[in-house]
Amino acid sequence: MAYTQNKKVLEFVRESVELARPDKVVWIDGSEAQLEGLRQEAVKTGEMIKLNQEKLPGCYYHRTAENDVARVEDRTFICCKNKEDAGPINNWMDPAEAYALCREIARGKMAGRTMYVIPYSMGVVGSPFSKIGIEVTDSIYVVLNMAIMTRVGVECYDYLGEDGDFIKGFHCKCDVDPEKRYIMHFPEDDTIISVNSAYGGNVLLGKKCFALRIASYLGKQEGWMAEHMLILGVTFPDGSKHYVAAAFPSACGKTNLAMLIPPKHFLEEGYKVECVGDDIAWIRVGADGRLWAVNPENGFFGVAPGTNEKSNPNALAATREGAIFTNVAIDPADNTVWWEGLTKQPPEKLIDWLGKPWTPASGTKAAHPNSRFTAPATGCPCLSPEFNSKEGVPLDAIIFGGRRATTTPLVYQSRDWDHGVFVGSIMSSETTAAATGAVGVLRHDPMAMKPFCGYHMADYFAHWIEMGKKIKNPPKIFNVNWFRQGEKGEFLWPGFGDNMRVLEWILKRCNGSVGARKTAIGYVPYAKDIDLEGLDYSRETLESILYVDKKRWSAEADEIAEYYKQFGDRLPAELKKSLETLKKNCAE
Ligand code: GTP
Ligand code: SPV
Ligand code: MN
Repeated sequence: MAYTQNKKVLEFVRESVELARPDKVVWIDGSEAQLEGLRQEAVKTGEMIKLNQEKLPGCYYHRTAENDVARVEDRTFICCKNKEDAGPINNWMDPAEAYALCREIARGKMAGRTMYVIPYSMGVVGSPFSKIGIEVTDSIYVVLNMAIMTRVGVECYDYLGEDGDFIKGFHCKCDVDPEKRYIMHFPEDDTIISVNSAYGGNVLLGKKCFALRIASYLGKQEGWMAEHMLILGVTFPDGSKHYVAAAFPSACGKTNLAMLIPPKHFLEEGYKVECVGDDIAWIRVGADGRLWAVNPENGFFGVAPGTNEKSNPNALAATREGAIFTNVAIDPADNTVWWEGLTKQPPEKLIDWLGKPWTPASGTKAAHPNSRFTAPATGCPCLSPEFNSKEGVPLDAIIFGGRRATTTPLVYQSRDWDHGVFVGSIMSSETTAAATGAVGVLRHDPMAMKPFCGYHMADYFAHWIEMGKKIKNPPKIFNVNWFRQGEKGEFLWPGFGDNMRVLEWILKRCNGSVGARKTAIGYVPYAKDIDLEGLDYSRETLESILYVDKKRWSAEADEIAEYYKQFGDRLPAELKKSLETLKKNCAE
């Protein structure tokens, strides 16, 4: 049953059927009964494993193909008419060519399979911030993940009415052939096509494909922003609430910061941190001239390794009910899950992410480094009461950050909005397992959007500059680096919950209650102003990671100049000016 008379939906589904030739079409209605039927079917076919229902009620397990465990950036394309509009950072393909290629690949590939039609909303259904998508897929795993990560249900059709517009998403696993894997975006047609993958970021089309690549393009047209940012709220002892959004590249700490538990004495004083979102923020200018952010998602697709009772108890709690685990290890003793870092001692015997017997002597990782949990947001103990707010939350601060062993200090503040845009644009970070390719390679990742910006990166910078002009009361912009390393490669900052100490400084800068040192790159804390109570940590180490090394920054500036060259005339003058200032400051 189609549940809708919307002609565009019916036409999209008809075209998809004609192309992929499924045996059957199932219209997803979002009901628990239908989802439960699909879970049972997936268990029957072996697509999912039902975990220990006493210890992990409603939880399931899934393995992807060995060649299909992360986003494929080299096979992700922006297909707009003019190549120049995709910019120098994105892969581009001519739309006609891309459609033809995908049609060729997907033709008849759902034969013998069912096609599921998923109506979903990014954001609360009915909020003026929200947008509707329809994803067709041949994967039950995708349906069940989308039902956690987005708001799936027939109410999306009610909202669309007879001729409302939506983002079309076509997904077909095909043969999970890495040579024919393509993640295609057609921003000018509101369309996404994903073939030959079944891994999260490539196939949960509401997430990176829609809520970042397509949405960033829409934001540019419509005057708002789609960002790779967590959103968190801090309640002060006086009861006032302050919201922060932070952009870190994939697997660089968004989920962890979004759900942090402050050190004991902060809690005793009455500080509280609540999570609004852990990956994506849609941001608009409110009537009050401030920036307001919503989290368009409904769940967390989080990195499993490293998540434990100490590092992130809130995320762990969220995975204890109704979650799907992908590519972690299974503990056959009690049919539960394990990953590196969950416990200090691994169990004696596991089934690894490849389905093979594993012991601590195996010398391999039991869980894939990019293994993930998909968990309903409502299971997160520190979920903000504003999570379902239609208007979102007003931002006091925006934070950028990356994984930098050297150079970038623990925290610094930009001089103003335009300089803050510069700070975001010069982000570099070491690569992680979230995307295929080498890990630990330093690369530019402006605003953590390198893999997710749906148009020309320099135009995106210009959009940030333009937005600044529309915001009467802009948030202050900061940069953090939790990942400074010592000579032996050890992390020099404890991170995780202790990042609250840096957050506190940031929020004090926002309300003007703490001073700062003006340096070549912006405002840096005086070491005395970072609260170290309850922490066995030396002021000297803190000084060392707050130090701004002008020699290194001068080399960094030269490197940024090289990086900027590819943007040519499209690079906003404001950024060139900030770069000149940086060079001048370093030479002084
Ligand atoms: P995506 O979901 O890929 O966008 O990742 P994310 O940005 O949400 O990263 P996440 O919070 O899942 O953290 C990824 C990895 O970074 C995990 O292995 C964490 O253990 C580690 N990590 C997170 N925060 C910190 C920190 O403050 N310090 C250190 N040293 N590691 C951290
Ligand atoms: C990321 O890689 O930034 C993620 C996971 O959040 S994925 O959905 O695969 O993109
Ligand atoms: Mn992410």
